[in-house]
Amino acid sequence: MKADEFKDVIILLGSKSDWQFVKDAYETLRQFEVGVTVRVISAHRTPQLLDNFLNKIRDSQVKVIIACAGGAAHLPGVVAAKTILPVIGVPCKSAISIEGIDSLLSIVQMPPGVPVATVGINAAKNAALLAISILAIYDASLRKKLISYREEIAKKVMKDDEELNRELHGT
Ligand code: RP5
Repeated sequence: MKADEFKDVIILLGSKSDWQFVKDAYETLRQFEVGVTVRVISAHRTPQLLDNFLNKIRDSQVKVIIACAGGAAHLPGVVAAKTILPVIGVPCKSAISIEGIDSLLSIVQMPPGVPVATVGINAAKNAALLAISILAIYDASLRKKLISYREEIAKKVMKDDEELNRELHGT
């Protein structure tokens, strides 16, 4: 892949088995018409490949990296150590993880100076929305879409409130 083939957001997975938890992030970004590049690169099993990849994107248009991993989930931290781009970490509750708590702590407990913006366990959709918020700072049309999205989810809460009260009180 040439540097100019990389999209605005990169989703990195420690394993293809993480995709089931992360698909949501991809779909959300596409729903907002944000360009996404998805790659499976492991910090532990393919460290050299990760290094080469991060060197390659240095002069590309990539603006945010979402890094997802489970267990001893070092991928987001290693990526954050090697780039100054914002890195959002998604702790995956994979087959080898202890309910995802191990993944969460591995990602969130970064040393001062090298932050990873960590979302909840398997909360890939929030990672996508956070990436969109970052991109929206300099993109008015994306900002508009994000505002509409927030209005939609607010409407849903109000509708649910109405429905529940109708069920409870018939009003
Ligand atoms: C982590 O190990 C990956 O991110 C994945 O969550 C976990 C298990 O990987 P596989 O054995 O399914 O490839 O590095």
